[in-house]
Amino acid sequence: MKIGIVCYPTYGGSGVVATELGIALANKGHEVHFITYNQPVRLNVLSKNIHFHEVFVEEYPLFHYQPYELALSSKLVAMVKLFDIEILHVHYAIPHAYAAYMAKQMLKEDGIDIPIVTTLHGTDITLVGSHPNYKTAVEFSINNSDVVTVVSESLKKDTLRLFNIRKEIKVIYNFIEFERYDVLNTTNCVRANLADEDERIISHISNFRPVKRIQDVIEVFYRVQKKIKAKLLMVGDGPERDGAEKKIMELGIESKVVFLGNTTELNKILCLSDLFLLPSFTESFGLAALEAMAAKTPVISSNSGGLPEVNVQGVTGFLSDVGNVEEMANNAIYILEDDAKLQTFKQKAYEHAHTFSIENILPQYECIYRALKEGCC
Ligand code: GMT
Repeated sequence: MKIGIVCYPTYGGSGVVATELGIALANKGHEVHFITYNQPVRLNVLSKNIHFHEVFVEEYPLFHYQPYELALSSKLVAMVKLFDIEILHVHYAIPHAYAAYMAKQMLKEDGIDIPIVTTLHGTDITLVGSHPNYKTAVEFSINNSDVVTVVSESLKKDTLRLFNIRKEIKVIYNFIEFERYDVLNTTNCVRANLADEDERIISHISNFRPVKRIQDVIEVFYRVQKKIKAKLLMVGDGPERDGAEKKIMELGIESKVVFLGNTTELNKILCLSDLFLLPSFTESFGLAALEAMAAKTPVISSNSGGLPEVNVQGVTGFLSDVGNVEEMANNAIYILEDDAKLQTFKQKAYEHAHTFSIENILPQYECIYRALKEGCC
């Protein structure tokens, strides 16, 4: 099939899921067209069956805001016509579902009826999308998509609670490609550059937005390192990074914290980690937690949103109420204080992550595409 994928090309979870999905579809022989404003960070455009079409927004002095939706919908129309794209799969409602709807209407003028699959990822519903500034357009775009998917049962509930939805919503979880992690687990997981032999490595990966509660990551680590020799790896970048650095200085733990910035080598970092922290205010699924588990790293997380669908209490890690850093720290110490216990948690996290292996998830998307193409969805 010829599938157009629209996503954010950045390090955010929705872009990562969209990119990995496109790569997996291309590996199965589908022709995949990424249509976005930059090359997605995890995408290798030289791969077979993969195409990237850049959406370019011309600067013009009259524009206070650049009209990206307009440029995107025009580009979608052009690419669908040029490459005979059969399905548009848009990730993150704002503004992608809206631009896709406009493209669909424009294509109708040329006698083309392109089906739209919209995947909702989280903050497009829970934080941004339900804001009165966007709500009407988001609700309209969801209701006018041909198929709507969400990444967890929790996000489905939130979508139905916050919007007046007339469509069926299918849950398709985030996924993991194990090959990439298994190679590292069995070969070059080198920790010597980052920590001493007797130190535990704790990591956090995010885009450092307020929703990730970066200060809680530091508060938890601060309590843990008082009891257990440990290093904290902070991976990613975003608005909360300065505040995090300040807090670390205030607490006097700067020698124990390493900021690694944005990187595409997450699996290498995760495979040398002993514990992953994700105390988010809300998390529709928590792809970072799943990636950690796939690398045999147990997770200490909040219990918000879809995290309980990923992290299993007392098995793959522990979950606490948002902001309960005391309990999170105690649970972290419980896992880290004993080698045998840590190994059990690592193994269980790895085993549970297999529920979300790409082999289980990809066919669910393909099934949707096939049904749409055959006109029975
Ligand atoms: O929160 C992020 O890091 C980015 C955000 C996005 O939309 O780009 O991620 C959301 O989508 C991911 C993939 O489906 C989910 O795993 C994340 O839980 C979700 N983030 C939130 O709900 C805060």
